Amino acid sequence: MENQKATVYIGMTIDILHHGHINIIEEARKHGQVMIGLLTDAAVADHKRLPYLTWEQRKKIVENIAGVVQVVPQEEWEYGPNLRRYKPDFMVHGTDWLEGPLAPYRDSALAALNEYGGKLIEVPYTRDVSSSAMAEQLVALGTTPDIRRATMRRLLSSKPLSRFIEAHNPISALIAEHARAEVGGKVRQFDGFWSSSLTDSTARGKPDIEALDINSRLANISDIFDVTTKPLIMDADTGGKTEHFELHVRSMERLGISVSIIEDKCGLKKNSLFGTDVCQTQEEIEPFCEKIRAGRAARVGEDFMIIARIESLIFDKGVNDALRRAVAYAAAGVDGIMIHSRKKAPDEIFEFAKQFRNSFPNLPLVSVPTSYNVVTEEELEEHGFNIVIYANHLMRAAYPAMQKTAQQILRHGRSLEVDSELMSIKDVLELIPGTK
Ligand code: SPV
Ligand code: MG
Repeated sequence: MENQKATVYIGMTIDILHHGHINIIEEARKHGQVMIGLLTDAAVADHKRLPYLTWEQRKKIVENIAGVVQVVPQEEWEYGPNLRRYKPDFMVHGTDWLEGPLAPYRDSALAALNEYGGKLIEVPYTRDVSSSAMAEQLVALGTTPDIRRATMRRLLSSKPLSRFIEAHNPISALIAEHARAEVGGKVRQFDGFWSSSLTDSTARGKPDIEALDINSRLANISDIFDVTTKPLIMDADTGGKTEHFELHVRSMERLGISVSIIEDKCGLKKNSLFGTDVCQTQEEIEPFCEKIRAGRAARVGEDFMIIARIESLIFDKGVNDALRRAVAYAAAGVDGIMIHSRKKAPDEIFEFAKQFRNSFPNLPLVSVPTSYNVVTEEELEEHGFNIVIYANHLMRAAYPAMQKTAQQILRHGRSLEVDSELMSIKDVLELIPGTK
């Protein structure tokens, strides 16, 4: 007999709804009125990839499932806070948390239930369905420009620090899309891609001086988008002439790029890591603000972001100059600030971040720790950074291996000696879905 008075709590993410979810809900219905604690983006983001659907979209699905009486947000991966808040008579969970990385969450949920006399009901885990297999299917399903573009704002509102890595072609992007490492029971992944002017130019054998035209950059990104689903931040160099930038904003936005970062330089741009060793010029504040305003006005929707990259530290002009510029760029309406540095230690960007955060508690802040690579993500997060970009590392990993291989083949007059260091043909064939 259904006990209509009792409340039964289930914590769920429900991205792709499957029969495993329904099995649990059906079991819960036998014990009373079902309340779903629907995990928010922020609750999920710390442990795995953001759900494909937004919280509101998932809520719409869940509240229409027979037997579900109420849907409430579960803001943490832990069940305890909601159990203490709603004090349901029962909580239902699959047996998949009896051992392994989820076991500590069972212990803390039980502790919360015991405080007020709630009961735990465990239902056998549905074996023929796996959320991680589903996640792979999501990748196969692909995405749309609108969904991909909007993911950046979702990341910013659900993660303190998002992690981006350079991708200069589709294969490097595939590696970045799928790379994962389990650390402390959580799965770490890259949140998206950086389209670097340096590595894009290098991949085409050209210098990093804005020599690649926008169509060539966008064609490369379009190829990357053909085989991936994660969001992309584009290094748009100086943005070019303001009138051109307005047009390029439209093209970037339409393709599904989430962010365009433009740097405050003018004239012939050189790579920032050269610093003052080469002749390059920092743009005046007002014309750069005008470019920001024009770019913002050119956008069709709110999701596409323009972030200003401040080069004062590259030009050895000091933190105060950088801060003065940050204030002006923020007033021009920019969606975030990237502070660049070529120092070995992160001290100057920490100093900048400290003062910046006093005036701008919420404006996204971006770090590119190429030269100050001693810094950890944890430290960046502590200092108020929201995005970390590993700007050139996949390219720098790949090409020394090619140089070495070419040299070894020349030296030995055959390829046998270098073969053991190469990816096997079998692995090459298995790398790309659909090759067989
Ligand atoms: C890039 O990756 O192209 C950048 C970052 O702009 S840096 O090379 O450090 O200038
Ligand atoms: Mg660049």
